[in-house]
Amino acid sequence: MRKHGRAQDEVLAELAGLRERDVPWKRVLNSICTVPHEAALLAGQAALDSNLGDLRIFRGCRAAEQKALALMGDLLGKPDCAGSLVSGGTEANLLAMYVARKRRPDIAQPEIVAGETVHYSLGKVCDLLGIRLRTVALDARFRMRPDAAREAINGNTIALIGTAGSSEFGAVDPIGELAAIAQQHELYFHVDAATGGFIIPFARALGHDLPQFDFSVPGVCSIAMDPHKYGLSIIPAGAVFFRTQELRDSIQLESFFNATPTHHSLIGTRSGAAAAATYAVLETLGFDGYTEITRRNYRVMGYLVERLERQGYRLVAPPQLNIVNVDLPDAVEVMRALEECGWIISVSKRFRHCLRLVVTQHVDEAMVDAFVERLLTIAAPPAY
Ligand code: 0PR
Repeated sequence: MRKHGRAQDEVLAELAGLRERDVPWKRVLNSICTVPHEAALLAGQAALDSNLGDLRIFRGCRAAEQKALALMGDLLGKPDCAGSLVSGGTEANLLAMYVARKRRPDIAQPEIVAGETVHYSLGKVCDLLGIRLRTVALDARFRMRPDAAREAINGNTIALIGTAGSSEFGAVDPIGELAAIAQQHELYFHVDAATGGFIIPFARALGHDLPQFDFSVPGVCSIAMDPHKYGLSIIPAGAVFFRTQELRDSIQLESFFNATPTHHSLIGTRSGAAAAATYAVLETLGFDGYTEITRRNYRVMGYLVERLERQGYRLVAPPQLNIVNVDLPDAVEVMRALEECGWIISVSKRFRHCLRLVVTQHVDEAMVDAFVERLLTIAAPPAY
């Protein structure tokens, strides 16, 4: 650290210069996170000095957090479920598996069963909790196969996980069938809806054929859904919901001091900014606002698909949510070439022929046109 500080203006100017190195959103097609809603940005800025690790001081922020949780619990079909705002999908999945682990102290070598496209955060979670992750085969649309799930369950299985919107494909596992299997085997069933949680309820209202994933499905024990993804809140805003208070209380931890709160999440000292921001955007948009945004995202995605197919490109599967994968044999090379031209897209390390494009709030038709023009100069459609 320097002995004498620098002028504040100079430091801020330096930082503004550094931020100019960030890729502008109009060239970003790989990110599930996007420009937050204005209400979220304003509310978040106003609460940056808060600490939800001390509820005796930040009573108002706590109230905002409770209100945000109640709105999301309502969206998930169970206003009395027990939720926590957390730092994101990773922490939400960790807490759910922590609960699942606590339920079965009798199993010495616990295992969980999930589809091959389960998010890599579950790899971290299993490592931390000493759980073995068993992944099972997918169908042609990259969804977990219930028959394969059934086969993978054994006496050490403590939980089954379904993904409602995989990171790579936006694929939605057959949640109802998986929940029924979990019930038959008396297993904990967690739904990772970090990505799909703020799409599926609205897409279903618009008539899209997507499975229900919420607490109306018998057997669903917990759900992860991220306001900082399609919820348009600020980062870090994740959420985890348990069907009952009892499940959530199984991971309750006491703090040192009298009259201070018990903790239900991993992080102690944490900003109330994300809670305020999440409440602000949920209230400002309401169900209809999110539905309009979802309608728009599907429209832009449809335009992208149409433009790509008209040029002769082929998709690896029809998209379920707002993630499109183009089938290209040398997708990794194409990704590198696009990045040299300023465009950020992604290619899965496991599915190397899939050029992945995410449509969210900052993507519009003009951006799609510019992207497709650029792609054509880099990789002509192959002879499929
Ligand atoms: N579960 C699912 C289904 C996810 O898609 C993600 C993140 C997580 C869990 C973990 O969430 P956190 O990252 O909030 O802990 N999915 C994105 C991904 O890994 C995250 C992301 C977002 C990556 C924006 C890059 C980016 O620019 O692809």
